[in-house]
Amino acid sequence: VLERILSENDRVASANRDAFGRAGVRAVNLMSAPGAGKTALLRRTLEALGDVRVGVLEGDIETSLDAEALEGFGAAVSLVNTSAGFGGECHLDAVMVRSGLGRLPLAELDLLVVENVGNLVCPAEFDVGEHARAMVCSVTEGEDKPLKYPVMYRAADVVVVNKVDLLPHLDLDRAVPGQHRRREPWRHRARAQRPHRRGRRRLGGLAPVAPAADGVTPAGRRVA
Ligand SMILES: Nc1nc2c(ncn2[C@@H]2O[C@H](COP(=O)(O)OP(=O)(O)OP(=O)(O)O)[C@@H](O)[C@H]2O)c(=O)[nH]1
Ligand SMILES: [Mg+2]
Repeated sequence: VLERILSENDRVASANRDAFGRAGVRAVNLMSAPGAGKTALLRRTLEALGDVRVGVLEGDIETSLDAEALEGFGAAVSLVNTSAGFGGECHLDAVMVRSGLGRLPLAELDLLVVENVGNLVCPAEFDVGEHARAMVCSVTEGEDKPLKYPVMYRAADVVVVNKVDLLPHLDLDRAVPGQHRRREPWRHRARAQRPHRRGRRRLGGLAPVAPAADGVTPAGRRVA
């Protein structure tokens, strides 16, 4: 059943990716634990991006709070509440993203950012048609999170470490994530990137990935 769900998701994700390609839009799936700072990062990024035409597909279980927080930053925003017709899901899947795309002027955008539902587990398992995956890791979450939630960390092309201003107030051992990185197979990503494509059973079959070449993200996605 899981494989059927994932394969249907992949079919729609592929259609989403085709739609992005036709419109000339690059899509980023932005993920993190609840409250790590996705919306705050988006606000700062939108300020910094200047002329880049950005659309945001905002995913939340309930409320339009984040969509409202992005008003006035020049981005077209489409809200998808997963409680409305999607059973209150804890992640966005490709069908949900597709449902929100019609409210965005895709052909007029350069970049689409999908702010996923705050959750360190499920969002990593669903391809939504993105070209790259970014995650926000707040230092307040503790240094053990890459070990406890490995699928998300392995799936990310880029990890933004946030709330570093709070480090003086935290008992966080900054050396520990580095040790984990050496000890844990963070570089063994290639087969683990897309559990949503190949099914969870394949997660055991990790294989080393070559160092990033020009234009190729650590997770193997080509980014213009
Ligand atoms: N001190 C500090 N607070 C931050 C930083 N970034 C975000 N915050 C605060 O953290 C809280 C959560 O930030 P959001 O941007 O809403 O986090 P989010 O990941 O979008 O949250 P969800 O969408 O609910 O999952 C807010 O009160 C932000 O102001 C930071 O760098 N430092
Ligand atoms: Mg948010």
